[in-house]
Amino acid sequence: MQEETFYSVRMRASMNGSHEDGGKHISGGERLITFDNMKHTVNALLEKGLSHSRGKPDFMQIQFEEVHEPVKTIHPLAMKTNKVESPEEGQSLARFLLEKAGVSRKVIEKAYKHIPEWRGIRGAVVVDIHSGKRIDQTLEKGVRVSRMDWPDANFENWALRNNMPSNSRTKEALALASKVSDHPAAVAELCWSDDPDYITGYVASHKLGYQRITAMKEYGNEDGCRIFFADGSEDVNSYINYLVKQPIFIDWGEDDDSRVDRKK
Ligand code: PML
Ligand code: MG
Repeated sequence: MQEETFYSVRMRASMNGSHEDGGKHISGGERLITFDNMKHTVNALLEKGLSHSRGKPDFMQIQFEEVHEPVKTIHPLAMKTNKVESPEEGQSLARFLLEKAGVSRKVIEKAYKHIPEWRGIRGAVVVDIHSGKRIDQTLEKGVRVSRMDWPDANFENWALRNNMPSNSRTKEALALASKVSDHPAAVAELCWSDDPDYITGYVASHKLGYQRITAMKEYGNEDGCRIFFADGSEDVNSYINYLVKQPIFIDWGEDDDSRVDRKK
C-alpha cells in the first residue's frame, strides 16, 4: 500500500492575456511532490514562469491537487545525443528516426505538412500512425502531459553518469518522453522547444530511446513542436487519459542506459 500522499502541481504563464483569451504561451511546468515540498515547488515554478526567454507573462496560474491514483515508477528512456550541423540535417535525421520507430514515411510527411498550423497549440498533438490524422480532441489546448516527476538526487546521478549538465530542461523533457512512450498505444514522439534560445530537440520511442538532436530549428525561432504518434487501433482515449492523469515517478538505475535501440 502506498502510504504517502502526492500532489500534482501545475503552472502555466502567458502574455497579452490568459491562454483562453488568446494570450501568447510563455511557460508551463508540471511536478509531482509530497506536501512538505509544496512551498519550494510553487516558488520554483513561479521563478520558471517569471524568467523566461519567450517574454514577461501578464497571466500565470499555479495550482495543486491531491492525487488519488497510485503512483507508478518507471525507468527513464536511454539517451543518445546526435550532433548535427544544421536544422535541415536535424529535421532529416528526425524523419529517419521516426520511420525507424515505426511511423511510415507517408504519415511522417502528412504530419510535417500540418506542423505550421499546429504551432499555436500549447500541449501536444496526437497523430494516428495508420491514417496520419490528428486524433485528440483538444483543439488549441493540445494534450498536456502532467503528473510526472524525477526526484533530484536520482536525476543528478543520471546526469553525472551520462555526462549531462543537471539542468531541469533535460530532466523535464526526458521524464515526459519516458512517460509518453511507456504505454501500449505509444509509437514515437517528435519534439522541439518553442524557446527562441534553445534549438535541441528529440525523437523518442520505447524502441529507440531518447534521441536528442542538437539542431531542430534556427535560434530566434519561437515555433515549437510536440507530436505523439500513436497506434489508433488501441484505445486512444485511455492513452490520453494516461498522459494527463497517471502519476509517474522516474527512477534511474545503472542498467537502464544499455537500452537504446533495444527491441520493444
Ligand atoms: C534536451 O536538451 O534534451 C531537451 C530537448 C527538448 C526541450 C523541450 C522544451 O524545452 O520545451
Ligand atoms: Mg518552452
